[in-house]
Amino acid sequence: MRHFLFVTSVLAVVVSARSVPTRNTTATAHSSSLSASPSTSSAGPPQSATSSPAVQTVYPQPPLPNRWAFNDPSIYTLSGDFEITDIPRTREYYFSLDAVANGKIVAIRYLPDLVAPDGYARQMFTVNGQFPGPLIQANEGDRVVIHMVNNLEIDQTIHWHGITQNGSQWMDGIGGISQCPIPANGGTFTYDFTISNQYGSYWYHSHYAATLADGLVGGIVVHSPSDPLKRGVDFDEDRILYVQDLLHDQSDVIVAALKSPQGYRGAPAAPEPDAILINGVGATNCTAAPAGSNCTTPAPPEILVPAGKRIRFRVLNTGAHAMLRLSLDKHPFEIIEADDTPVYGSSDVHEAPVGPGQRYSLLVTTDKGEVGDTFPLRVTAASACLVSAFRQTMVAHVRYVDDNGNYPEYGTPHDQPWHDLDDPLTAACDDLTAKYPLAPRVAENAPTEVLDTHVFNSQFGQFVGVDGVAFQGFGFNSIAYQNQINYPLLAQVENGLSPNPSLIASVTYQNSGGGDIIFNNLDPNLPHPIHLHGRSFYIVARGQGNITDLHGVEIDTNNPLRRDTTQISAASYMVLRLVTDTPGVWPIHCHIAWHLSVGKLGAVVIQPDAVYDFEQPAEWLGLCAGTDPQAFGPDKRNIISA
Ligand SMILES: [Cu+2]
Repeated sequence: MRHFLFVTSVLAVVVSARSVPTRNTTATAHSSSLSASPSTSSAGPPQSATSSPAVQTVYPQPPLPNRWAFNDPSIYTLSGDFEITDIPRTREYYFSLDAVANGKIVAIRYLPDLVAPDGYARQMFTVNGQFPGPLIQANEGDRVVIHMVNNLEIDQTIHWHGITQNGSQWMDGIGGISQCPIPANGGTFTYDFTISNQYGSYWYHSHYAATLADGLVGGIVVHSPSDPLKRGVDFDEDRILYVQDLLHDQSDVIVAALKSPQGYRGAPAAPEPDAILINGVGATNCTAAPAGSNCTTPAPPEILVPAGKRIRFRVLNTGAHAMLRLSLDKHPFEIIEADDTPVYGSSDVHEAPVGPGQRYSLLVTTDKGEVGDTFPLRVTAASACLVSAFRQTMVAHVRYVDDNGNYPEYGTPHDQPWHDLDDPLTAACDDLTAKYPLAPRVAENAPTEVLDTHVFNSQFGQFVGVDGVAFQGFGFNSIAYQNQINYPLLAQVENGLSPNPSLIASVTYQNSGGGDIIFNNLDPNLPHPIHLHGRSFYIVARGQGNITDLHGVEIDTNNPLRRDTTQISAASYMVLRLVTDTPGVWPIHCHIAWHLSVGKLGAVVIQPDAVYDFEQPAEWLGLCAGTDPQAFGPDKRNIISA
């Protein structure tokens, strides 16, 4: 309970009604100058902050192992009390980024007693001491203000995955593209943006180096009266289900090894996960851990759900690498949302593959047993997609409870996996939609005319870094991205420059209208989850092989699925049709952190003429002040050894 009080005092939510969401534009300076003085804003909550948590806990989960970072169950359960309205408000959050070991916030590494999501002790990076981080909830039209203090010993940025940031690209949170990093050891920054013309399931994560793999992840849910999926009509309970892989090493150790001639664990390829986590808890095999390891496998997590209800699980794959295959014994899934798009889809899905960065809302009806009964939720690594011969499944127990959250001491454990689950060692690594087509509930046709068509060819290969050192990585159009960390691409374009073609592959859409990205995955064996910032895309065509234009390609503009992250199969192409109405310099990249870290990112420049007119706040400019614009990053962590 002490922890709970501690966290709620940090995670104070201030909600103030306003008739119109307005940006604070009083402290702006034109971005052609990057020499504004550093920020002096405070990261502490104001005295007027309330002490109520962001959401109420309806069905609390059992306590997690006490060697764990504090894990507030309110991050999984959305209260029915949240007022869904079109009257915009400002919602303020206070995020403290910290390294956590043994429940204590620490600032140095290599403590003797560490936290252990899957039983194996390691240090995690957290938001407000929590992993996964606090849930952000807002209504469409709200202004969201996140006051960030970075207490880590490594610089940071946080990205709001799926939020379009139309007119506020500088709040997108990508170090070296949309901002300079928030300095380590106490640096502060205020993310401030208005969520417009969108609603659904999103998430946030570090977009600095690969440190999302160290724990800096959390959920975002945007409600709206316009959302066709309504609580009480389409579902009764609203839950977040975090799934992800985990490695036991810190991400910077892994990336450094991947870039070395020896590779990581003896190979240049992205590593297999050490564990799969469900709501932040995994189960590593401690008998296989190295001698002397600090390892105790936690009890499997339980997820309490009321019996006789329709439960909406908003599945977020917050992992660094593995596509995960979800199934719940005896319970078919109905797919009702893909990323943030409400959809009609099959109601008899036995296994749902979810790629990193993707979201699906899975509807489950809890009428397959009695109060107290348990059913295994199986989350299996899609081994074939990892080019791995290992089987890894994490199980959580979904337990039926009554409407008050109670259940008898003994219930029946139902342990009966679906008979038709694919073998993860051989199952195709296709997007879920390859097997289960999904149709948006709010119909929208893609543009039938496009102003520009650009091609990204993506391929594994050998590259040479700006330091002259060769490495194995991934290129877009034969260019592996290298990050001018203190001179964001956005600022470069504002200053009239084009992205340097020796550092990043980029394409430009000058005007607002329809635009196509032909994305060719030339890797013969590797699928990739591809994410575009700034705008959902319509998937108007896909197929095997690769294409250079749309000649002979069948294009479907009739209410195609629109989303922001899609799995592209090996040796395949997709045609992503855009509406180029969000000015900015937007990354398109692989959401496998280990691929992104070795170059798999390109830039989509939209309406550069409008970008010239951007005006960032002084605090944004201050992040770049005094830094070396010629430096390449991300910076290495200032490791303090034991
Ligand atoms: Cu990839």
